Amino acid sequence: MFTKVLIANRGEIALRVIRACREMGIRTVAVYSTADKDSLHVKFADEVVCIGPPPGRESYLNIPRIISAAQITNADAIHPGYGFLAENAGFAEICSESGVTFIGPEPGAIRRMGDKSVAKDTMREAGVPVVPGSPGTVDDIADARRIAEEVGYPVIVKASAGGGGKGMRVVREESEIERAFTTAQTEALAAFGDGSLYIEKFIEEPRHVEIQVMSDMHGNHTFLNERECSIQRRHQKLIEESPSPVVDEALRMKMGEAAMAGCRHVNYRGAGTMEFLVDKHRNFYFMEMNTRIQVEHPVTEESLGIDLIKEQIAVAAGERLTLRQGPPRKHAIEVRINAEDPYHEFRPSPGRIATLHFPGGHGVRVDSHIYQGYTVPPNYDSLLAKLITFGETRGSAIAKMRRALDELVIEGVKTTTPFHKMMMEHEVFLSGRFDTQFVDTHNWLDRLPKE
Ligand code: MV4
Repeated sequence: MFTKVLIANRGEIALRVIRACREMGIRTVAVYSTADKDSLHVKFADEVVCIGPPPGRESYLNIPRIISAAQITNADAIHPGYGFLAENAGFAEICSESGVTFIGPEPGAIRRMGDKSVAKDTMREAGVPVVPGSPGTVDDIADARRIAEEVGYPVIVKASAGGGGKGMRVVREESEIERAFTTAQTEALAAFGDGSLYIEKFIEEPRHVEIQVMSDMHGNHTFLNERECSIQRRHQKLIEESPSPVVDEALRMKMGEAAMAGCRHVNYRGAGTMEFLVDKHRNFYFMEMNTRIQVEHPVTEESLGIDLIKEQIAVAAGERLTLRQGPPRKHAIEVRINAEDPYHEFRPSPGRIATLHFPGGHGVRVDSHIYQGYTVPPNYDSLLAKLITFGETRGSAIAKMRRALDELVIEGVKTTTPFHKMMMEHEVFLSGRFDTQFVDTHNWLDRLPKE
């Protein structure tokens, strides 16, 4: 096992990894930017290294500085968390060239899954259901026109280098295809430096359901059920749960088998997530694979009573998988408490946390790096805390979430708490019958508690 792990991240996920390492008897190194000098991840690590000023490219994205920090402190592995360098194949490569284990998949797997069009073709080869559309990329407008005609309108044009909705255009009829192709290409080139596009049949009002997978380096693969992530705003997830209200045991096994076939095909190792779209008829289609641990991993942990971070570290050290697929034991829900104002289009609200009280009690978990008196810097994402509740049924998890949200006190910055209080009473959320369009198309603003 590793003796010392450097965490190349910040915020709650850095703390989450430090906690897992502590329990495993592994020493920890935190790296931090000057904006994070008072952060909890810096206080809780065994050793700390300041790696630069606040901008990402001068600190958490700066590969030479992070590798140097690992070498100076004699760390034998680096945990990248999520975001920043977590899905940077070049970084994974440099880690291994520097004699440091990257806690994640091999660079080749990261690279193949990073190109969404290549990932889709790879999964199709593995026998995983994918959305009908162009094999490979679409080279020009004539090609786009032909493929769109073949799959039938509506179609969606996507950036190969994309993900998270950038460089994406829905096309309802032939007259719109030329413009959509051109604007998506320009947007993709500007955002990713890669203008390649692919085309798919547009699935109306889909749900976003993802499968957690885990593989070791001995060819063993497992899946740890699904997470329902359809409650999103502009491609930012707000609420996640496991199990999904629409996935029964038969569908779970079908999606899980498909996900594992995909992992086997690319000889995957480590933790990963296969994202699927699920349509009204409960057909499922592979969309993307994330080759990292995700923000919402705690709902899987609390539904199954497992520790994904410890398993991720153990398999990176060469140990065999210990986790096994099994039916959900509990229903778990996570809400993201962000420093954003839901009354004003979720605009960021950094600042000093004047008062803080976290909920506790039976069936409640809080993953957070904030404390009373802490100042939320304006430089990074706005996630303050993940509030997770879990119970025997979806209803009891929701009852616990309402109770936990009522106990939560955060003063000094605006948060997404009122949005979550509203959602926990919303008949559409309670029914479990919602899709990825719900938050963006419903007028829920009037239902927020009075400011
Ligand atoms: C789709 C789709 C419908 N049909 N693909 C959005 C982000 C990117 N990861 C893929 N996305 C979508 N792809 C086809 N063929 C609808 C979406 C989509 C979506 C997907 C997951 C979660 C939220 C979403 C919100 C809007 C659109």
